Amino acid sequence: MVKPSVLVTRRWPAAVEAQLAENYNTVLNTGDKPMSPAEIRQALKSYDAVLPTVTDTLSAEALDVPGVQTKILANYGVGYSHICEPLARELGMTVTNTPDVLSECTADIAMTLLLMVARRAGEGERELRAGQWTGWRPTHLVGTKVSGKTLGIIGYGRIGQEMARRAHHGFGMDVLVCNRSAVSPDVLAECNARQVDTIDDLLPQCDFVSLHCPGGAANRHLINSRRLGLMKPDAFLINTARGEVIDEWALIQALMFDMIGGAALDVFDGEPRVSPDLLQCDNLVMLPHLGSATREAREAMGFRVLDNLSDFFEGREPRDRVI
Ligand code: 8YV
Repeated sequence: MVKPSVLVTRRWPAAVEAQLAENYNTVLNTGDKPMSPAEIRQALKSYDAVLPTVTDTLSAEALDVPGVQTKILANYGVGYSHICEPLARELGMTVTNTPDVLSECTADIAMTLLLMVARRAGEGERELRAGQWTGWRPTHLVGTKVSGKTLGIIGYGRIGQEMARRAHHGFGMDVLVCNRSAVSPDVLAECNARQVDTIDDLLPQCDFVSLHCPGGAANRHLINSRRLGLMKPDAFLINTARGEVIDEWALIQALMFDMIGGAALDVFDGEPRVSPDLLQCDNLVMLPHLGSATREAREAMGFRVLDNLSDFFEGREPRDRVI
């Protein structure tokens, strides 16, 4: 039997690449860079499967190509808002993602960001490395206590729930949840969490707000200037979801005019470009999209893609089919 042809758009962990090469006619994008729309169009005409990441924008323009050979887009990552869902459906393409295996590591990064911004860890490290530390004093870089505070979680899927576990069981935080569907009482009870109906209800009650909802058009600018105005003036906003969920311009205003206590971001609208205005904000911690960046998670994500591919090419419903 001829092995299906598979394009891997970025370099992956070696063990996963080796397995892919064994099972498929694998082509690696050895440039390890985001694919241009033209490259994506060419790929869709040439390979049975394309294995994109968040950096490959499969927009309507890129997908609208005659003579498509690709039958499955097996995404390396849980978020797939970079894939134009209506067109993928229209083309009859199967799309899969990699849930579960990165939830703990992504929640770890969200908790890291929460602690860093509350305790001014980024400011402290910048000061020390710049040789500007003049010694201990009672009023130096005084931050905000985390334990016992209220955390609002927007999007209570797998990563949101992992975040709640860390916050509640590790730091004794009270957890409020806003989710598009009702969360089962058992799931809420695990972290003594309470679900509120709307984001507007949630925001004024929280000391910390952490975003764990999908990106894409539906959630674009979910956090805008009006909603930032509903946050307590000393509350912190954490984003490990997708950059477009926050109106960055509104966030910059809120940070510059101390309308909120601070923010911590792992994702950016239009990343890897980061607005120069964000770089000016001291009450902001930023990481370069590290949510799932552990050896363990990145390898598990790769093997999850392999599971989805073998399901698909052996005629089974892929376990992580999202489209
Ligand atoms: C991934 C992520 O590493 O899985 C996701 O949705 O945001 C990241 O943690 C990235 O998307 C890889 O495609």
